[in-house]
Amino acid sequence: MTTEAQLEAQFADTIEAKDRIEPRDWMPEAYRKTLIRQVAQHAHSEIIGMQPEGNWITRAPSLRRKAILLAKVQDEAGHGLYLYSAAETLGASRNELTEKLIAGKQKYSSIFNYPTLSYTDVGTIGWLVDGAAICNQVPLCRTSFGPYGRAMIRVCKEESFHQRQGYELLMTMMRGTDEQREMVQESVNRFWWPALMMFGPPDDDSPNTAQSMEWGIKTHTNDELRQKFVDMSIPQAEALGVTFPDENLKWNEERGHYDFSTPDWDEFWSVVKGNGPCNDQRIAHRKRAWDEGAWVREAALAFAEQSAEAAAPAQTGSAPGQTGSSPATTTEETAK
Ligand code: BYC
Repeated sequence: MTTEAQLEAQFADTIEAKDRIEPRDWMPEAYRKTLIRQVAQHAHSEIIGMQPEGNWITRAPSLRRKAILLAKVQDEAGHGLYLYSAAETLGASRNELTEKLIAGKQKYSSIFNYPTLSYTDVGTIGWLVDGAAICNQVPLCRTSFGPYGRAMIRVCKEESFHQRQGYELLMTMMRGTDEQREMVQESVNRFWWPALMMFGPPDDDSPNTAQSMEWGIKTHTNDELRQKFVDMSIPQAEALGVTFPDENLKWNEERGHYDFSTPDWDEFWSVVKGNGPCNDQRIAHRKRAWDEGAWVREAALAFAEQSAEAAAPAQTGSAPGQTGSSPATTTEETAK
């Protein structure tokens, strides 16, 4: 018989060898709990993240831009679903997690509590927000929990497409009028600091990093990834012809990195605690969509139950398709 100590040793060996932990494997309860916390927050971010850009679908400046934006927002829904599925393998259902989000018991990324004031913000979100997301998520492709890492591989492919889409939109505007160039700069000024905050608090104020690194859930610290993002964004801004709102941005020869100012961490914590410009609006919208979609979930469940019954002839004594009423008919009846 395998003892608890042997299971713990097997788990430690798997982490040490940088192999994957799979849902069927034994894992410490604290590992499961922290993964559910992170994966759920990540899933919620993808779903809530549909709102700021979704706000511009009806007002996109051309049919082509509208089609691109629709597809991008739809991709985010898909990312949310892969992630809820990954959380489900840990024993946390999508219903339960969504209820917690709506009740304010789980978080989502601070970035989505800022408004999108002009269509230009669609480009800036693609470039900077999806850019920051890629920087954070590429290392997560090698995270220790199998379903999370595999979801990340697919998500990252789509995110890099999103980032190029945003950059191309801004490039087009920069080739336009002075007014359009000013709109791009104004939008970049508003999103730069919130994008840096996406990486989480500084390492010395990040309670979860040390343990998550030990477990191979995170492979880089918040500050390491923030620095990487700053270093990669500056040449992109130069090519675009915009600046970032930080007079201390300077190449540091000795460190081999750009120096930058400290983000306003009071603002970050205030947004995380629910006091950002759009927190109430985002949750109210999510709650409305969840409540209004209840009948769809009920109907889908009833349909699945009816289909399962119809496909189980041994229990009913009749062959498939001979249950008297089609699943579609009974679903309609149940939905009433
Ligand atoms: N916002 O100990 P720490 C997207 C919380 S969506 C809010 O460093 P950890 C996209 C943190 O949860 C991309 N809260 O935590 C979608 C913790 O509180 P709890 C979303 C934050 O987990 C649509 C406390 O602060 N990406 O790309 O080690 C359109 C202390 O933090 C934030 C992910 O979710 C924040 N920014 O590290 C476009 C990536 N930062 O939970 C784009 C996956 C920290 O103890 N997640 N907190 O109550 C991660 O990599 C990590 O969870 C974090 C935080 C780096 C975010």
